Amino acid sequence: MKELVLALDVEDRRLALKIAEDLADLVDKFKVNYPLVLSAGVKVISDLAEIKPVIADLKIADVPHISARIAEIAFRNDAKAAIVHGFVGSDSIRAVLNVSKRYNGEVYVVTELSSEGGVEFMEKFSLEIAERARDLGCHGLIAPATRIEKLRAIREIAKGMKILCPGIGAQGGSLEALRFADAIIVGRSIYLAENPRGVAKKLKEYVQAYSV
Ligand code: BMP
Repeated sequence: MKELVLALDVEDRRLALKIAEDLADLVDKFKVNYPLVLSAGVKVISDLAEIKPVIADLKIADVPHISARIAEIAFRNDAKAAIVHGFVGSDSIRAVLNVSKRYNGEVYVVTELSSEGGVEFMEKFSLEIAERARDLGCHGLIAPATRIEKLRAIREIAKGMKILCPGIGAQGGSLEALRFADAIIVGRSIYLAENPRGVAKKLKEYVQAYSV
């Protein structure tokens, strides 16, 4: 079954929890990023994890011992998964993986950003990054809904790994990404909508339709 992941990129803890509770029956996981963690504190991960599994999108990109410590903090606060940048290389990815194992957690690796800037540098290496993440035993990849052909190529490399796909809606990517992705990550199109439940419900229906 494919999944709908809500990117909870608000800054207020109470608002984040309210949105999470309102949409809990329609989304499969929450993804938290710096805007929320830096404003509300890392404990917000544990609070949200009581509602649904949380992916800590700290896009870890540092030397191994610091990457490991960042991952440790995320997992210790009940994150189910951590996201690490792929361009950092094997040693830092491995360091995060080692921490994840102690918590039975998952590690997702960013291949190339869905934004325009993702083409400038990351695009040249994203297929290699996908291969490396696969060979290191990572659980999944983050790949762009905004570049379907690249997503298709990453799918071929990913084999059994999960692909989580951001960029739908506000960034111009389409739901066609669901042909290759295991999950879509959607933020603004839901939490800024006049009727977030209505949008989430429609997206969930698409996700389910692509799952059969
Ligand atoms: P939105 O649907 O509002 O554009 O949000 C997308 C979310 O996915 C943000 O949290 C962003 O950090 C994340 N993301 C992305 O947009 N592109 C990527 O390549 C990787 C991401 O993690």
